[in-house]
Amino acid sequence: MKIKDIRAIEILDSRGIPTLRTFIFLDNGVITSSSIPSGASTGSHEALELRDNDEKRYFGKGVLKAIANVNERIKKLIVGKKAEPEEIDKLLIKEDGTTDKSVFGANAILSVSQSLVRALALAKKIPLWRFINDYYSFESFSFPRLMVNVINGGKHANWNFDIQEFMISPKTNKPSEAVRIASEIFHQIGKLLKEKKLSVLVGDEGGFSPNLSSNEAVFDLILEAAEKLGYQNGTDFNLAIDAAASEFFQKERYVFKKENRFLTGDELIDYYWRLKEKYEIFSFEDPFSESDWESFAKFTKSISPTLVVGDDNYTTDPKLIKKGIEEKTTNAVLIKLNQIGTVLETVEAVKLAKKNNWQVVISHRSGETEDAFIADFAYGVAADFIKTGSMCRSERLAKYNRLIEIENSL
Ligand code: 2PG
Ligand code: MG
Repeated sequence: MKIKDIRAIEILDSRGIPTLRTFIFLDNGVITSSSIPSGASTGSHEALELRDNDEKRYFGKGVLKAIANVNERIKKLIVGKKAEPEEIDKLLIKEDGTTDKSVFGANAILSVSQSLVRALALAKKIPLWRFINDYYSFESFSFPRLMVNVINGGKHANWNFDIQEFMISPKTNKPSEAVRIASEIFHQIGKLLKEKKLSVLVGDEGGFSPNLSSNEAVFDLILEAAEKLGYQNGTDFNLAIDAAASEFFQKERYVFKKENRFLTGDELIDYYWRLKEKYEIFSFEDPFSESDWESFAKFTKSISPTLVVGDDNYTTDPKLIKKGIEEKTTNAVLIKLNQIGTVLETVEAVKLAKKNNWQVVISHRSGETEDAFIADFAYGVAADFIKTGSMCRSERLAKYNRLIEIENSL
């Protein structure tokens, strides 16, 4: 089986910003494609998302350069080659030659990498998750628990809250059940907001973003909604956050604008501990800035087995994850394919975390497309969790619906 052709086109993501969709054609007639998401609260070590910076188009956000890289340079490299994802990823990494994939662009490379994996699954007439599981030799496959972002803050909602994501995680691995619980709580929150005459407009990831006075007020609202439905915090679901703290770290202080507080790392640890005790938070993602590994390690030591998830500090880079394992920086990792730029390196990151008994959370980006690749990926690698937004907006639901589809296909 050989690669016959590839072709990238410029499409728009869920924020209406350009991204790539890359089609791949195999010599046995298989044609498929994959689309690439884009982050807003990005880590500084993420692989480079190549944009045109041509202010005359899409305010500089066009991706025609990345598309030209696929349609010309990458095409020349891989057309006629065996359709072997691992070999192709290695070739692309080598030919790009940079650590941040800035020659071809990580968006260009990943679009080819993901499409090829999907093409192989189609060629073998097996589901994508099974191909991923077999091809990359994962011991098992299983459904992840969901982390559903019901209230959006930070950069994803014009800084209505300092904490970026307030999530609920239903305590079941059955996708259809988890989706039902999360959806009911989400809609009950909406009802309460209407009753309180507060806004029900949603942020980038589909969570509400009402005008509430503090982070605590958000948790109170979520718990009020859940209780109305008879769901118990800790029994039926857990609460989780992504603080995305790099975004509010200024001059060595963590700045809670809404509450007019300027905290040191130690003071922020105390703050999180109070949240944990009051609301039983079970997972803290990016509680500190990506540079503040010291506070991360202190917090992890004191609060484990509560999850401390590293996102911006690791950027799905096996080298940084290894450092985190050695320094006991966190006990879990967030995995985003476009932070590193190939399926192969993402698999390596997942395996490294699993081998060291870290929890693995597969994640979407705040700018998404209708591509549900991560749902199959999460199931195929037996990830512990998937976080892919709220219970509305099709670019988020595409992933949850795909998990339900897999559940019903077994
Ligand atoms: C995060 C992500 C996804 P973004 O911080 O975890 O929720 O946001 O894609 O903007 O980096
Ligand atoms: Mg994050």
